[in-house]
Amino acid sequence: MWKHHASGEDQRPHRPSFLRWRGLILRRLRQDEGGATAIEFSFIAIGLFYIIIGIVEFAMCITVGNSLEAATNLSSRLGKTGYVDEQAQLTQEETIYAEIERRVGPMIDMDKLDIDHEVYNDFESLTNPDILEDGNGDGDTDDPGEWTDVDGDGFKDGADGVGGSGSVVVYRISYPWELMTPLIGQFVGDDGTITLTAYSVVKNEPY
Ligand SMILES: [Ca+2]
Ligand SMILES: [Ca+2]
Repeated sequence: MWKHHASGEDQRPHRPSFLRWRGLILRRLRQDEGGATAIEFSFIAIGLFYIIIGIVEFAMCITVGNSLEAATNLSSRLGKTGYVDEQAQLTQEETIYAEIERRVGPMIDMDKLDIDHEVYNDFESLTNPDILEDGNGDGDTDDPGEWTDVDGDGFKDGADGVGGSGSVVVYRISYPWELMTPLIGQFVGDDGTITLTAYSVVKNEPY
């Protein structure tokens, strides 16, 4: 009897002991903040990565924009004859293209770089260009009635081209920067694209 009793009493402390252990473990788990930082970081990590990528992209965008500007400045400084590099026989347009490729070629798709040129008789014509309208939509303004010579100088001011001796040429360089950062494209630019543009006005030297 005693033995039985004793064995019964022996078993009783086991249950409270187990419960106490379990309670202790659970309390320790609840109080343990060791992994909290990792869990908290996982909540903000995605946002943080977006911000970092956004900053990198913003910097790249500014670099490319500055390079377009620098390339036009260089090209207008290098020379104002139709050919900038006499030996290589590079035109202004080719010089601008080469300079941009040298500076930021690996960062952009050079095929998407667009260089326009409009030719004017003189600087006055820049502020008062002729009216050119491709009425029949054939891609030129050579058809009757498509050109109104506003300043009456017989020169088609504002036409596409690099002009000849003494002409004033406006080079417009543009690049469609497609935003890589998700979500930001919805708020900036046109449908996720920012058009970077730079202008250069060059007066061709007499040649
Ligand atoms: Ca036409
Ligand atoms: Ca004119």
